[in-house]
Amino acid sequence: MNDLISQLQSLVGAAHVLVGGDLSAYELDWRRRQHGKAFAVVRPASTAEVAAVVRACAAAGTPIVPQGGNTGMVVGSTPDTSGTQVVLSLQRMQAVRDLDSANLTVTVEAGCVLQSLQERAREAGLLFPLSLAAEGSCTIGGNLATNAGGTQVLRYGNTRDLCLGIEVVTPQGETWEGLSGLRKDNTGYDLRDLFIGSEGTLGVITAATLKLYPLPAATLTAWAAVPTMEAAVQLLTMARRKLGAGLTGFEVMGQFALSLVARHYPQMRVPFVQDSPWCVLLENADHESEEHARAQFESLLEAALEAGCATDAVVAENIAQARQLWHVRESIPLAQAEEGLNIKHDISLPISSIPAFCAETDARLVREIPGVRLVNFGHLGDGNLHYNVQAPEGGDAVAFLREREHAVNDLVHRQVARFKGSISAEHGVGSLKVDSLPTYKSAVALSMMRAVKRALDPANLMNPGKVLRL
Ligand code: FAD
Ligand code: 2HG
Ligand code: ZN
Repeated sequence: MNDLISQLQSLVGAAHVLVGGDLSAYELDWRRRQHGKAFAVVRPASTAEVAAVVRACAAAGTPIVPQGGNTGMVVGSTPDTSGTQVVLSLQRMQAVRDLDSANLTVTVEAGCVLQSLQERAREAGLLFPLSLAAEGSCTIGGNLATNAGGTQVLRYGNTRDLCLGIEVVTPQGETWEGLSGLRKDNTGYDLRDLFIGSEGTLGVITAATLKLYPLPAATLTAWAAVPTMEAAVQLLTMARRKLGAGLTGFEVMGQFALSLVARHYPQMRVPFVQDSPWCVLLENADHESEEHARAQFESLLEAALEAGCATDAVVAENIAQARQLWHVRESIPLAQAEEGLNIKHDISLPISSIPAFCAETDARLVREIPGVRLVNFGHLGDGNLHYNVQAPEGGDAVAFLREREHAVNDLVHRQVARFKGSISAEHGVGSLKVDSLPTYKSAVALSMMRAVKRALDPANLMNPGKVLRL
């Protein structure tokens, strides 16, 4: 084993092979659900170095856990507790290799932080639309490996829809240079799409060619109080009709989720939190002008108030106000973490079924766990709810998870299946849902997934124990 350490040191430099000391930034997941133990953390600086590291690990039979910003929600990017897995961090590979304004593409290395890419695109007068609260630290490689969603999916799609080509180091240490900027290419199986969403289990993504868009002339944000989840769905239908492709964001937030933001960040103003069981945040991006966008928004909100699907609404006056509203929404996961360990369900459902799903599932949880607190929010425009469960007020969160997590997951996942939904809309399977997947995925689909995994990674060295058990 020490041979491997010295080999890795000679490949990437001793300063970039971390062993011993405090490695919790790499070993502990963002939600603090599991503190793993790495054999070493290796930080290569180029695709060639990644390939050499993978070859050395493959020869030694040492498993690899690819890692970007370590902001994942399902314990997918950290090692297990065995002390035998190498964490391969892409954080030193941050270069923007090429930006082609005419082709509307950018080619970027996997460790590039999402926010840096958004800024780079904006400097070129263009938009990279992927947006999520972790954008200050998550990486493009991690976004691709989890097929991240975020707050602009209803207009621009998931990360998969934003990707035209990728570069991958295979589990054998070969490099596939698939950095195509083509929008059409029907030359056989889509290997790119196999790696997107594979959560580090099929290879290491080292770079990608991504789509850019023209910047809208104006982007406006509104916040509405809505009386029920049915009303929120009705407002979504109206917004789609009235704003068309201009509707770029539609987020729903339950009163308890917002009250956690108000509790943990008292300096933040949370509109309508006292008065309304639900709030909705809407975004309208317009290619004509700010006046046009505002007039559209005002007409939508007036119609919504008249129809009773909103009880109050405001349109942000300027960019600073819009940012504040987004900041409130994006602070929910952090406020929830401040409140204590919790159970997360990142689910998708047909939008039409969401009100009935919530009514039934809320009632069952409240009946079975007196005092349980439901932190319900998410990307309603995509049919994606973060249907999270927090221990009763003042309860011991560790004991709550130990005693209740399995039963709560079971109840919620069965309800999701009953309403024909998915148990993971955006965060993925990782290790937290690996044992639930076989119950909710068809046997045929699972067997094809295993066949793919065995074909590409026969030695099971790429992020073993995540997504699938072999
Ligand atoms: P990591 O956490 O490091 O890794 C995630 C997975 O990808 C792991 O399985 C890892 O092995 C694999 N991986 C990472 N890099 C590579 C690579 N280069 N090659 C191969 N495999 C790799 N997610 C959403 O979808 N939508 C949201 O709105 C959203 N909001 C969030 C808000 C907060 C506050 C936080 C903390 C997280 C949020 N997430 C969200 C989850 C997370 O940010 C995303 O999953 C993100 O895409 C992970 O990127 P990362 O670089 O941190 O990846
Ligand atoms: C979000 O939409 C993220 O903010 C995190 O996907 C969701 O904390 C969560 O459950
Ligand atoms: Zn989300």
